[in-house]
Amino acid sequence: MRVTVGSTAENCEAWLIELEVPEKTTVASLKKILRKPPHCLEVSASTKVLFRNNGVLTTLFDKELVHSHVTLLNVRDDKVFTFPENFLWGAATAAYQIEGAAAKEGRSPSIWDAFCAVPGKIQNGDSGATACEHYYRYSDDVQLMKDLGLRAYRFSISWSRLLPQGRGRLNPRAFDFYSSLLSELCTSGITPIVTLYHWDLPQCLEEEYGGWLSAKIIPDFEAFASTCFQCFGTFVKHWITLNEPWCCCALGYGSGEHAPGKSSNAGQEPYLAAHHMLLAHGRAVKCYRDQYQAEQGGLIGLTLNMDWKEPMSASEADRQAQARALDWQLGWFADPVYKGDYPEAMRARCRDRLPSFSKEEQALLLGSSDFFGLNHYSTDFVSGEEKGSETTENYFADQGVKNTSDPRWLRTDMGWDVVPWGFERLLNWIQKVYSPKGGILVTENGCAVRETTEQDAINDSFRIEYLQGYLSQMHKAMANGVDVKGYLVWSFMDNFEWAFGYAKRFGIVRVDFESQQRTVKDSGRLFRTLCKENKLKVPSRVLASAEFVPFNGRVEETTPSGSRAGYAGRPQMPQLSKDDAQRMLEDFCNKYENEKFQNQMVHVYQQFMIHNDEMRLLKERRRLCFPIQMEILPKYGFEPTSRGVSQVQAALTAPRLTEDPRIEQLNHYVVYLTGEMPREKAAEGATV
Ligand code: GBH
Repeated sequence: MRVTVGSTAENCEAWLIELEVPEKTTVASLKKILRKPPHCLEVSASTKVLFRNNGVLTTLFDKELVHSHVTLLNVRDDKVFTFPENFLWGAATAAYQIEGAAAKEGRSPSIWDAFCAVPGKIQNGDSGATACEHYYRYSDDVQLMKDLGLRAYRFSISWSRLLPQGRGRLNPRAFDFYSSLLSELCTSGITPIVTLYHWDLPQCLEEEYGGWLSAKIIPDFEAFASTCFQCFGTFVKHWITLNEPWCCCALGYGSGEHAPGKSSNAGQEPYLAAHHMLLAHGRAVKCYRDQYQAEQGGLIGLTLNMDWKEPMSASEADRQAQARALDWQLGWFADPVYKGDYPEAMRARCRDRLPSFSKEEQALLLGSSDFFGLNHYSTDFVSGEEKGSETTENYFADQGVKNTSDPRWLRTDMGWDVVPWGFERLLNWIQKVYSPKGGILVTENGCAVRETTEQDAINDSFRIEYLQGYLSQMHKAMANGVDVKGYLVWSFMDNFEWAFGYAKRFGIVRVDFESQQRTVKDSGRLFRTLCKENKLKVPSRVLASAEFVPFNGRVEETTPSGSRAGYAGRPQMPQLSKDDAQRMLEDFCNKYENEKFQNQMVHVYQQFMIHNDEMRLLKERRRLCFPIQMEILPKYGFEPTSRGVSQVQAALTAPRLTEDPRIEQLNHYVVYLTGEMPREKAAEGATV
């Protein structure tokens, strides 16, 4: 068969060739032929093969047959970013999320084992009991890291595995496990970055004296840290004392979403736990510096999590709200370490509820981090929200901040908004306000993507574009003088995602939790290239959508009472009664089953079949679904934002509700309503 191939003039030099190809040549094999001599054309995976059908240009998929006339559209608008020579590229995990063998090999329970056992706390009643079985499969996992060419790997040590009584006797099998893991990493040329505490306090210490609420934890943590330095310090040159103390305190003692699941004294306990965490960090650092650093020559620091907070407007009130939001999340921990005390605004608002440091303690903390470990995921617009008189004192309400998402933002499967420019602003902020000596090490960034089919999960274009957006903005910050030393993606592999169990997948490697098989995702391949070439290619479309755009939400200001604003001012995740859940599902069904809505959805999916543009699909889907969510969510006490949607999803799958047959019946709607999917008939209609 004779095929005429033309090119589109705007995107590449114009050419027109005719060639003879076998009957029934697919688009994929045509591309191959064109790439080879004598044509040698620059045809890539992103090259679109267009065919004019009744005057309309449509894209042919790789597996389709070519027609006698096709046009090649070469999308060659990638921008290439080059990173510093010795940049630390890697991936991160945490003990309880991957190890499994929770009740085995001499490990005693941690507060997360206990929390998982409380019905209703974890989605689907999951726990980290088996997780990724990394404890048994670490050797293969390291091999996989090596295949990906990772330069660094961040993991954490399970305290209750190493010291099953919280202190004292060392578990020799734990010593063997971490030693073998470390030596395999080192012989594979992978730099280990080791977190001492990633949320898994030994349950025995929780029971003995209330864990982080007691000052008794401080010497115990120091002793645990010292044991780790002594056992593993010859291998480890990067130590992190604590991972995200904010989460432990705000979610563990404020909202109760995380272990130990407390919320009854949310005006005091988060501040008390934080105080002890800071002091424990300070003591561990001092111990390392006094007894080990000279000989072992490593660095030790703290990892904090921060979502960027952008003032909604230029008004003074909104700028002050931004300052408070930054103080309450980041300054709470970073100020004592970089400036010697808590932020003034916290002292002014919390007074005695915020503990004080003695002069010696201030000196202990000041300068106690050799680098700034940063975990970053998302961004909010913020505005001032004064406390209503009815609110009891709690950590969230203390801030007086209202968080709002821009309805145009894409969001991840966690319901967190994708806002790459927020990363750049946050990096600039940290550089300006703290000028951390030793620079910034991004110890986590990444996103959860919902898995529909295994193939989808592996072709994770959503994650690739998330990473491209965030990394290009990080590059921009670096070009403007922010000292970023490395970047570790969260996570190396799909794992136990805390309150969400195995339902949320963050990995650049897929894990089949039945067979424990690992499969590298496309994002894993992106990492392989990054590690190998130090270069990142980003399509200009992704670059453009990573840039700042001012708030343009059509969020009605008349938010009904009962609606809540994100973590701020939200002491508890909203709960749904059975009747409310039923009513809410019915409300959603009424909206979604509307014929006009269904037709619009079908159209969106048809467009997706034609253009294969996932971002556009998500945006369009969101555009259609957002007004419905805005109307229904506040009626039931959920905020009308992406975060609200993910809370609804969690609330509707609570065991308390799924036990009820009436709710069970309606539950199959949950996925499509909160996931903004069309009903089956729409999906069928979409297959052209
Ligand atoms: C990290 O914490 C943990 O260190 C890690 O173990 C975990 O698996 C990973 O993240 C993924 O969850 O509601 O839009 O305002 C993340 C800390 C704090 C980041 C809350 C997102 C809320 C975003 N998170 N923040 S939003």
